[in-house]
Amino acid sequence: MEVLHLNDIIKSSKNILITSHVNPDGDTLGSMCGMYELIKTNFKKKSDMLIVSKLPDKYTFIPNVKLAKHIEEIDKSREYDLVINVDIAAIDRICDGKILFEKAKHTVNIDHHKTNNSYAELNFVEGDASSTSEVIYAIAKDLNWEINRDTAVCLYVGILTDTGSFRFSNTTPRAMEFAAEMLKSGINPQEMFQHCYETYTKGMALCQAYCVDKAVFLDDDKIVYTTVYKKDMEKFNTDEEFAEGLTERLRAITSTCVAFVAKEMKNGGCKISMRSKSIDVAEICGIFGGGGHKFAAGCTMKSNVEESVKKILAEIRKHEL
Ligand SMILES: [Mn+2]
Repeated sequence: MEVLHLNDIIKSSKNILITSHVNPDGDTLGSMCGMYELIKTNFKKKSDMLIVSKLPDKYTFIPNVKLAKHIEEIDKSREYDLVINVDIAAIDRICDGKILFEKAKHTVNIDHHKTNNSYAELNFVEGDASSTSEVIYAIAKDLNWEINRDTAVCLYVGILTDTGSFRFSNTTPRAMEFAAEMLKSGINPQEMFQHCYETYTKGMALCQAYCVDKAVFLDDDKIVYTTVYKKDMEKFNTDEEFAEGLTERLRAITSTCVAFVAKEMKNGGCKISMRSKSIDVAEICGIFGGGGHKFAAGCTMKSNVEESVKKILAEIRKHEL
């Protein structure tokens, strides 16, 4: 059994690295810290954790997340016995962490993205799972690992955030069963919700309202998109964190079939975040080197915001809405 193999590899590894993806979300951070705690509790081993971009302020409450090292703080010539990637659909999502992954004696890939091509030595890829945190919880249960409160907090955050508070189509019975078990172990759902969602500053809320206000509605309002420029964030004195939930807000409009947000990047390129109620947006983002899930996906484009919007619209319009 694959889980027993995982158990053996962890047991035999002296130094372990757990990696999270670029622009970390609640699931990759919850999965990373959950795995850290599981290994600490069940094997009495402290792993290294890797972060490759800024840790969002609101996730600093996740147990042990502050122990994670930024990529600059890790010796890239280091050969780990084991590197565990969590929520990493494709290897370039860990940026320079790739160097450490490629050098490692053993590699494990735990994920729930359908586009994940099982690139590691040992792969736990469950495309129907709500979150990587759900996959990790299932592994821990299968192996009868002890799941303490800190682990439960971490993995609850992953399930909560990746299901959009148990609202998205990936809210499986198993995800809710696991969450229910976590609540029984003493997790406070309101506290978790406040940490993950009630964290907007005034500037963030106003910037989001501004971006909704300038949204463009096309094709009988079935397509809606908005743009985010550096100057917008400067005007409202906020960083990119304000945009979380923005694409979902546009999808929430009754007429919407597809919604996307086109965000200007520092290097002049554009980051696209797409949500859909019908067509497969992972496929569209895949055309531009991105990916994700059927109804929630993203990609990064080299072209500027205006050009990127044109390209995305052309792809959307190849589908019947
Ligand atoms: Mn995820």
